[in-house]
This record gives sequence, structure tokens and C-alpha cells, in this order.
Amino acid sequence: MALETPTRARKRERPGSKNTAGLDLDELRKLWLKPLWLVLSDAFTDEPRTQIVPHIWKWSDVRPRILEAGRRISAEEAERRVLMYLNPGLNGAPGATQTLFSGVQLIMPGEIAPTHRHVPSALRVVIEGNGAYTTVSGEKTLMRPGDFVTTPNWAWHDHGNETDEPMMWLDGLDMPFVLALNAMFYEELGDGYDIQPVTRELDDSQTRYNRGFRPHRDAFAGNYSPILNYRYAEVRETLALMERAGDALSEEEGVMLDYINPLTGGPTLPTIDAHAQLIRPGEHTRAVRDTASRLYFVLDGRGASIIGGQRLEWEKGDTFCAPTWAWREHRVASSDAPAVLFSFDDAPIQKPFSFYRRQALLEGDGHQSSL
Ligand code: 1HN
Repeated sequence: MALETPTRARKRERPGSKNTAGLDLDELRKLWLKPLWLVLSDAFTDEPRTQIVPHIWKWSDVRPRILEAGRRISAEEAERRVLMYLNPGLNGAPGATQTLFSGVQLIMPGEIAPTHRHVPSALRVVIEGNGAYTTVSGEKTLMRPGDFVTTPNWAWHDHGNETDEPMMWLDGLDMPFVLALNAMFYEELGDGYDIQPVTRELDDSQTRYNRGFRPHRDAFAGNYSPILNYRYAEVRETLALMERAGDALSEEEGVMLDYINPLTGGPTLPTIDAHAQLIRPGEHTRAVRDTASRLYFVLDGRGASIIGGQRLEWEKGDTFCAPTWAWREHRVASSDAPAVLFSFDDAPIQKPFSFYRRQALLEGDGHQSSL
């Protein structure tokens, strides 16, 4: 497999890595001391290492189980009725990657998920259902399939379903990152405020900020996007236009767009970047890898991806993850419809510190051989 970094010499064992130099390691251990040179090569690896493994959560497995949870526990009792997507490399710890949490949430007709807030930033992508709401910081939005909804750090948020069908969405949070920093805070708005007061018109933020305008002398000062809901219908229109215009980054990522904070051009949340990409029939994207870990959610269609040498076949509603520095490429059969992948990643955590690196596979035909 053409998996070697092209410019890199083979790794040698570092000279001092086995030399205890006659020191009494037991005595040192009791004093909470240890020679660095014995472990240097485990920590300072040539390239990123991760315990995260590629994995796919099939919607056909998840859907009946979350609906069963819906029969056994109320949204209010659960507070958030979520089945977590666990990475098999994390020994049951919450997290789909080392920084990103994901899961599926269900709200049945007539239910609410009471108002709370927390340090982790969150996003939702609607899987099934039409018209249930999320309210964030006094703005309510009715969510439709494929819509991308943001919930910034420490913003009050509650959900409810006033429709007559179950509502299911994908949750994405930077929770494992916040936990790794021991920076968690959480609180409930409390008695009488299970549903927070709605203080703004429906679609207030979309109308203000998603049209090429901005209120004159705008007072918005968040480090996140002011837009609450990015409509999937608009994403599809833009992807279709980009495809017609032929301005695809076709070789590497198909026709791809980023969800942005219109005030900065940057990501919608300070820790999470989100994207949508169209993979056209017959397309097979060039393998790329970067230091971000990410989750993909299949908005439409079906196809297959090779992630770190592992082939994952996906269809609408499935979620899969790509570990840090794993090559990833996508394909859709010529006989299939175009597919749309939503993805979110932790690149914004890395970029301010110059940790972020990206590479395209240039050898051969630009593809991994799959296992
Ligand atoms: C949370 O607050 C939500 O608000 C969903 O819908 C999933 C997972 C872990 C921690 C908080 C929500 C969550 C969560």
C-alpha cells in the first residue's frame, strides 16, 4: 500500500531508548520519577498516532434501537434521549473520536427536552422528522431534514416536537475535548423554564445574517456564527450550482462547501468546522489526510469510503468517522445518484496553534488499496 509519507526516512530506534543507565527504576517510581529517554520515542512519534479506529454506525442498526429507547424512557426523564456513537478504540469512553462526540437524539410527538447549557459547543443535523424545534438563546427554529443547527458554548437550549411524527437528529459536540481539559460546566435553567422564553421571531438570525446583509452597527460579539439554522435546501442549491459551474475540487473532495460564520468567513463554531460535499456518479476522490479527526453523516445517496485502508459502505442516514492522519477517499458508482456527505471536524482547535497539517496522496492513482 502506498501509505508512507513520501518525504520521510524510515524510523530508527532511538539510541537511548533501552538504556536504564544502571538507575534504580523501582526507587524512582516510588518517588514519581522516570527517565524521559526510555519513553521519548513513544511520545515523540514521527507521525500522529491514535487509538481511534475507522468505524461506521449504520442507520438500519441505530433507527430501531433509538425508537425502542423512545418507548422505554421519556425525553424529559432522560433529559437528552441520545444513543451515543462510541469509537471502538476508546474502551467505552464517550466519544466518536478523541475530541468529538456524536450520537442520535429522538424527540417523540408532544415531548420536550428541557432547557440547559454547557461548555461544549453542539451541532445538529436532522435525520428524520419535519418541523420539531430547537430554541437557542431565545430564538426558535423549526428543523427540516438535512438542516444544520448550531448551539454555541454556554447558550441556553431546549428542544420540542409539536408535530405528529418522531424527530431524530445527529448530535455533534466537542465534549471529549472539553473533558480532556477538565473545563466542564453545566446547568439547567430550572423550575418553570423547561421551555425557555422565545424572544425573537422565527428565522430571525437567518434573515439578518444569511443574505449578504448585516445589521448596521451590529452588536453581535460571539466567537461563533450568529446563524442558528443553515437550511439543507440551500446547501443542495449551492452544491448543484457549483457542479454546473464545474468549479469542483473534484480530484480531492468532489464539490465541497464549508458552513461559515458570515461575519468572519471562518467556522460556525470555534472548535468545530462543518462541510457538505457532493460526490458525483462515477467519481472517486483522491485520498487525502489531515491532522483533524472527523465524522461523516450521509445526507443523501450511497457509496463507499476507504478510511485508513478500511472500506466502509454507506447509505443515507449512516454516520462514520475518520481518525487523525488516516487517508480518506470516497466513491459513488456510475449507476447511482449523486451522494451528499455532511462532515464535521476538530481542525479549528488545531489551526491557531499551527498543529494542523494536510496531505494529498500523490503516488500512483492517488488511491489506497483497500483491505
Ligand atoms: C446535549 O446537551 C444535547 O442539548 C445532545 O441536545 C447531546 C451529549 C452530551 C452532552 C450534552 C442537546 C449531548 C448533550
